[in-house]
Amino acid sequence: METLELFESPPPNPRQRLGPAAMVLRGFALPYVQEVVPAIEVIEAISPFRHMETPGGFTMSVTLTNCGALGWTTDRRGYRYTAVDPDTGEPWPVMPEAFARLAIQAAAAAEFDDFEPDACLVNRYTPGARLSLHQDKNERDYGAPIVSVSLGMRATFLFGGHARTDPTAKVPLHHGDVVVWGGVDRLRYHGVMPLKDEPHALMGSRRINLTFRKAG
Ligand code: MD6
Ligand code: FE
Repeated sequence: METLELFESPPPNPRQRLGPAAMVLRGFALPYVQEVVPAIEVIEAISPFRHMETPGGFTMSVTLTNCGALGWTTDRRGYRYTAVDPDTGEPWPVMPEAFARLAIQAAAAAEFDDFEPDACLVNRYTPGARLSLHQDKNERDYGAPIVSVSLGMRATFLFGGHARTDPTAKVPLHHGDVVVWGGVDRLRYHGVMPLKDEPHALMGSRRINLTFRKAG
């Protein structure tokens, strides 16, 4: 009886504010997991996860793929969005309907109405993988928010300010959490600390991050 009540009560802090137009939606993606995880397998069968090289000549520790009309890529020439997967020469896989629904609903829950994502970057982290502090600046206009969905192993998300040297908040992100940032917070620096190896019950020793954007 007591267990059931605990299970049914909402999480203690479902919305955590990170800024005037930035928040964490705890567990928001959990109802979508059953549809989203198999859809990732379909995507990677068409456009496999791969390491990419940064303009500075470093190989990224995360492996990535994309779905949607546009996909985020990087090589020695720079960061950009492309309609075609450079590895396969084919368009990126179509964005699954459940992905779009999740992104649009999460944006709305964070008070961004009418989000129309055309790009979904899928990052795969294994233990030790990280993402250094950066701004998302390759999108055509900054009017739309960024919606970032965490699945699998937990990670520590770094959310900074508008200068690289500004202090960063350390935000633990668990399976099912969604971070949304836009408006005055759209260009804030962010990153992910190196992952510890704490295997997740469903996903094992990996973390998947889905980043939805309106890029074009
Ligand atoms: C994450 N990714 O993987 C967040 N931004 O948890 C990003 O913030 C990101 O992977 C711009 C370009 C590539 C990325
Ligand atoms: Fe980013």
